[in-house]
Amino acid sequence: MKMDERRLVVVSNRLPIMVEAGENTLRLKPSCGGLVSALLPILSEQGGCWIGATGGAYDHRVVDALKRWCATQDYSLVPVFLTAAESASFYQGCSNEIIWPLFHGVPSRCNFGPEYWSGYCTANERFADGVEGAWKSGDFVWVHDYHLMLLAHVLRSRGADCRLAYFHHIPFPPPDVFEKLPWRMEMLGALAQFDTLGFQTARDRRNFVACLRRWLPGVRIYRGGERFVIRAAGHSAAIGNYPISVDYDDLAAEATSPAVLAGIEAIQQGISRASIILGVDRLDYTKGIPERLTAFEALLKTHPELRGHVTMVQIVVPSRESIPEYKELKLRIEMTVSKINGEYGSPGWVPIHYLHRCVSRAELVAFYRAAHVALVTPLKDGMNLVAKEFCASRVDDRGVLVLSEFAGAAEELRNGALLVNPYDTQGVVSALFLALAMSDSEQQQRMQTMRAHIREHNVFRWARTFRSQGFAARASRPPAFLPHSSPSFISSRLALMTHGR
Ligand code: ADQ
Repeated sequence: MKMDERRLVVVSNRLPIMVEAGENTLRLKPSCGGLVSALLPILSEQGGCWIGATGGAYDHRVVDALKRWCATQDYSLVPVFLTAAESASFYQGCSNEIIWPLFHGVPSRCNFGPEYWSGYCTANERFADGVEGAWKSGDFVWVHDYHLMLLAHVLRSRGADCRLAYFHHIPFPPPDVFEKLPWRMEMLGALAQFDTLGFQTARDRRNFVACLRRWLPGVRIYRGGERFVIRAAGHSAAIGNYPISVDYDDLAAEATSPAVLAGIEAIQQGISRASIILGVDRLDYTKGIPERLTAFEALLKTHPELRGHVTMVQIVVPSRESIPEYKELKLRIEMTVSKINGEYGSPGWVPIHYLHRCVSRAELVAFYRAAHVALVTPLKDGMNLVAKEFCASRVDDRGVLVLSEFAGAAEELRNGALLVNPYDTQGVVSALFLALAMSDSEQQQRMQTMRAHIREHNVFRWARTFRSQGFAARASRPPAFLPHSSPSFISSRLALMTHGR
C-alpha cells in the first residue's frame, strides 16, 4: 500500500469541534488555535479520522451530536472523555503548568506537582483506548503535540504494532532546561517509541537529539543528511524538522472574496483610515502581548507625530481560561490597553482597538489585508501561523511583517520580515517606525519573497513530506546492533509510571 492510500488517523488533545453541554443545551462550535488551523485542511482534503478529547466527561448526548455532525463531513470524529479530575491534572496541570512553560523556556512558571504526572499518564492511557477502538490495520496514526508524548509507549506496551508518528508543535528545549523535568527519562524513552518524530525547526530537532544523548541510556543516534535515526529499547525512530504551514491557496482565494473586501472597507472606515498595526494571538504569556503593547506605547511616546495616524488592533482569542495565570494575563492586557487609550487617545482616535474573541476566517483575513504592519512578537513560539497567514492573505503584495526572532517562522521568513527581539522595546519601536515608513517597492519585494516561500511550502506539502519521509524511514531501519547499556531500565521505569501507580 502506498503512503497516500493509508487512512489518516489524527490524534490530538482536543477535537476540532468544541462541545458546550449545559443541562438542557448542547452547542457545537469550531476550536481556534494553530493545531486545528493546520490540520483541518488536511483532513478535509484527504478524509480520515480525528481522535481527541471533548473537554468533558462521558455524555451520550455529545456522542450523538458528534455523530450527526460527522454525517455532514468527509472525516469522522472519535471523542475521548476525561473526568473533571483527570482533565485538571492532565490538561491544566501537567500539560499547561509543567510542559508548556518548561518547553517555552520559562521553568520559573512551572508547578511540578507529582499528581500532575500521574494524571498525564492516565490521560495518555485514555487516548490509547480511543486509538485502539478506532485504528484499522494499515492506518497512519499521527499523534500531535506535547499532551500525548507517552502515547506510543502506552500503545506498544499493549502490543500495538501500528505505524505511529508524532509531531511536536511547540519548541523543544535545550538539555539544561529540559533536565528540570522530574520525568525526563520516562518522557524521552516514550518518545523514542514512535516510528517518526517531527519538529518545527532545526533548532528544536537539535535540542531533542542533545537531550537524548544526555539523558537516554543506551540510545544510538545515526545521522543521514538532515535526518536522524535513533535506536532505543530495540526500536528505531526517524527524526526530522518539518516546518508547519498554512493553506496558502485557500487564504489567497478568501482574500479577494466579497465578504473580505467588504470587511476591509468597514475596518478602514471604523478607524478613520489610520495605518493599522495588527496583533493576532491566542491569549498566552508566550505570545508577548503586554510587551508588544508597551512597545506600541513607546512608539507613541517617542514619535508624537504618529498619534492620530496609527492605530493598533489587537485580536485575542480566549484560551485556557480556567488557569489563574491566564486570567491574570487577561486582566493585565485589559489594564494596559485602557491605560494607553486613556493617556494618548483623543476625540476621533482610539490608539488601541482590543477584540477578545474568536473571529471568523473572513473577518481575520480582512484584518490581515487592512493592516499596514503585522506585529508578531512571541517571546517563544514553535512556529506561529499568524505570520504565515498574514503573508498568504496579502494578494496585493503589500504590508510589512515585524517578526520575533524567537518564533519558529523566523527561520524561513528572515529574508522578508523585519526581525526583532521582543524583549528589546527600543528595537521593536525602531522596526515599527521603519515598517510604517517603508516604500511600496520595498514592501512588495519583501512580501513577494515570503509569499513565494509559503506558496511552495504550504500545509499540504508539510503533511506530505512528513508522511512520506516517515514512511520511508520505517522501511529502511538501521542495522541491528547492541546498545551501550540495557534499555530495559527505561522500559521498566515507564511501565511503573503508566501502570504501577
Ligand atoms: P498556537 O499557539 O495556537 O499554536 P499559532 O501558530 O499562532 O499559535 O496559531 C494560532 C491560530 O489561531 C492561527 O491560525 C490564527 O489564525 C488563529 N487565531 C488566533 N486568534 C484568533 C481569533 N481571535 N479568532 C480566530 N482565530 C484566531 C501551536 C504552537 C505554534 C504553532 C502551531 C501550529 O504554539 O507555535 O505554530 O501550534 O503548529
